[in-house]
Amino acid sequence: MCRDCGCEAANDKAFFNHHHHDHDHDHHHHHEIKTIDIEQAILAKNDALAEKNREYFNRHNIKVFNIISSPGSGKTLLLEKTLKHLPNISIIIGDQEKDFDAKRIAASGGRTIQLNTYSSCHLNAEMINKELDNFITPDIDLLIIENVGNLVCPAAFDLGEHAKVAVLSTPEGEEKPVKYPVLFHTADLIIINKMDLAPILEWNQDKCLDYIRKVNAKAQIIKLSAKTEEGLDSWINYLSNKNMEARVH
Ligand SMILES: Nc1nc2c(ncn2[C@@H]2O[C@H](COP(=O)(O)OP(=O)(O)O)[C@@H](O)[C@H]2O)c(=O)[nH]1
Ligand SMILES: [Mg+2]
Repeated sequence: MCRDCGCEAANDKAFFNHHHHDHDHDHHHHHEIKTIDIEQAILAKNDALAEKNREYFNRHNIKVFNIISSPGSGKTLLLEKTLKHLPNISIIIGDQEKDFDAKRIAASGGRTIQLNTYSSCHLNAEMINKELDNFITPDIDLLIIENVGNLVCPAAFDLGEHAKVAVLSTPEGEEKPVKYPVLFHTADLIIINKMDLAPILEWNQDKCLDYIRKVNAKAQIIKLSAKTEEGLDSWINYLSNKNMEARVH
C-alpha cells in the first residue's frame, strides 16, 4: 500500500536514512531505484496540483487546514464542537468508505461533503482540485479538511493547505510522535485531545511533550478535550487568527 502511494519518497530522509541499506543483489538494487522513481513521479504530480489548489485558495482568500490523525482520535467530534463557534466554515471529510462523518457534520449544521478514497489511504491534491468551484467556492473563508485516519500516508500528500494540524489523543500513548515522526515533524499545530481521559489512563504529559519536541521544536501545541470542551477556546482562537491573516493579505 505505502509503496503504491509513494509515501516513502516523501518522508523526510533524515528520519529514514538508517532504514535504507544498500542491497547486495543487483536485481534488488534495480527494483529499489525503479520503485523510488515511480514514487517521486506520483508525488511530483501531487505537488504540482497542490500548488494550483494553494494558488486558488490564496486568490480567493480561503484559509485551509488539513487535519491528520489516527482513526478515533476525535477529529470529527472536534469539528462538530468547532461549528458551535464558527458555523460558517466548510468541511471536507475524507474516509476510505461510507459517509458517517459527513452526516455527523451535517447534523451539527455544517456545510460539508464526504470524499471516499477506496483503495487509497489518504486524500490527494487531485481530489481537492476537483472540488474547486464545486464544493470549494470563492466566497468561503475557512476550509477544514479531515483527512483519512492514518498517521503515515496523509503526511506525504500536500493538498495545498496553509497548515497541517496533527491530532494526538491521550489513549494512543505518549510516544506516537517519535514512532510516526514525519507527521509530527511536518505539523504546524499539534492538538492533544481527550485530556479528560488523561488521569484515568495515567497519561504522562511531560513525557508526551518531550517526545513531541524531539521531532518538532516549534509547532504550537494545544491541549483540549473535544468532549468537555476544555481548551477548545485555544483552537477557536487559532482558527480565527488565521482567518484574520487571510483577510489582511
Ligand atoms: N473522552 C473523550 N472522548 C472523545 C473525545 N474526543 C472524541 N472522543 C470520542 O472518541 C471517539 C472517536 O471520535 P471521532 O470524532 O469519531 O474521531 P475521528 O475518527 O478522529 O474523527 C468517539 O466516541 C468520540 O465521542 C474527548 O475529548 N474525550
Ligand atoms: Mg472522523
